[in-house]
Amino acid sequence: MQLEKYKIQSHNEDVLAGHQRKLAFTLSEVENAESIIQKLVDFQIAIPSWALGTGGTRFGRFSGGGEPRSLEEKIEDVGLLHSLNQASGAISLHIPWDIPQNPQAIKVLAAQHGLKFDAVNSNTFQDQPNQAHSYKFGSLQNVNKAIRKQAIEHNIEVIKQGIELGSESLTVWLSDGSCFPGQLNFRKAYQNTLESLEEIYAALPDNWKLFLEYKCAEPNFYSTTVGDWGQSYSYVKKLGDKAFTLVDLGHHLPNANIEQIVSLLLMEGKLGGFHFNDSKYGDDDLTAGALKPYQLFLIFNELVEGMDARGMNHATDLGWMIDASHNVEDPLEDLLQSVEAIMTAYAQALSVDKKALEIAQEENDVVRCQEILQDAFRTDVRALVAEARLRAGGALNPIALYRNLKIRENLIQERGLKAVSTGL
Ligand code: LRH
Ligand code: MN
Repeated sequence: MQLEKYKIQSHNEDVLAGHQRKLAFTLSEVENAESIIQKLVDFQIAIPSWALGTGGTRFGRFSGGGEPRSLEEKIEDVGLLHSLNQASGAISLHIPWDIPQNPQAIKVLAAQHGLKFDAVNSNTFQDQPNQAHSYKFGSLQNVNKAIRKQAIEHNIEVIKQGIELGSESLTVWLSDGSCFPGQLNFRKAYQNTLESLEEIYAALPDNWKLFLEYKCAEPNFYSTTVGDWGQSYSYVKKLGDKAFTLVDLGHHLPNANIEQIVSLLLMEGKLGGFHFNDSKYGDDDLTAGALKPYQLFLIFNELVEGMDARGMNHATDLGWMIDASHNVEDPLEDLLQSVEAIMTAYAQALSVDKKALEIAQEENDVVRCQEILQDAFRTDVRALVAEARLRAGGALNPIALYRNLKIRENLIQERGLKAVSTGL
């Protein structure tokens, strides 16, 4: 389903006056508003191909209908998101959930929707039909060399598929670990995993990156072999300059200081990118910014500070991706909300008075430091995010337009209520 430009323009005309009033006030409030708007226009967030349908838990799955039934329909749905917010210009595929039967045709279709292919994701956490060996006791860590070999070959195959699509990075998340003390020799598991990753790393084209995603628990509940930022860092440091750590916000132990982890990985030049989402308890994969918007702001505050300190390009030097699962919300509305929350946190971080903060930090003026940060967090930058969309040809209010056009109803009409999308 392609969204005609004129429908976006007429929506914008209807709400333009209100937007311009808010924008005028925000421009008077935020000193570097113009440069913030430009940075927002350039900032693109990749949409996960596995989050376009209804997720579920072991207790149940309640489909909302109209889900994409193929990779082609997934690209159409991401294209729709991108035409609404002009900030979702890439899709991240998960293999084998989304194997492109005809990569060239898929590449052309994506280009027609203004989409690039971000990181491709391997999957050695599920057994595929007619797979020779099971990953029940892990993949790259497995005590059985033949199973490690199978997992290595899968990752190399995923790189090949990514190259055909124009992707330039591989994300490796390993569910490997153990459920009980004594089940696993940690030293051997680490060594097997490192040697296996070295073989995958050796298959990377020169311009590619490998993102190693860590996670504290699930599906293993005693140990995870890439269980935290430190373990991931120790692997990627040994692998080489093309290997980086990927931070999924939901993969931390309770109360972890994620913004400090981000600051350190950036300083070490080993931060590769993000899987944005939010959570209250475990890896809940909820809408970004829905539970802890201040933490999301603090993470972007460290990102802006750390990337500027290294002269990095905000839009292109890190992998910006969402990783969410939708149990009760319309997947497309949920993703629109996540992009909005991420753009808002980025804009707020860009509005921080960095000079004043530096002076206050040098003077150990703790209250002043907090006031400067909280002033930025409490600044309503939504008009700047909307203005960036408007200038890029998007809708001033994407969710309102999505609903006014009854897009979900049309998708259900076209695809039916029972359509099930591959993914989580
Ligand atoms: C693991 C994870 C990983 C993906 C999967 C879909 O929890 O975050 O990034 O492979 O979700
Ligand atoms: Mn993830």
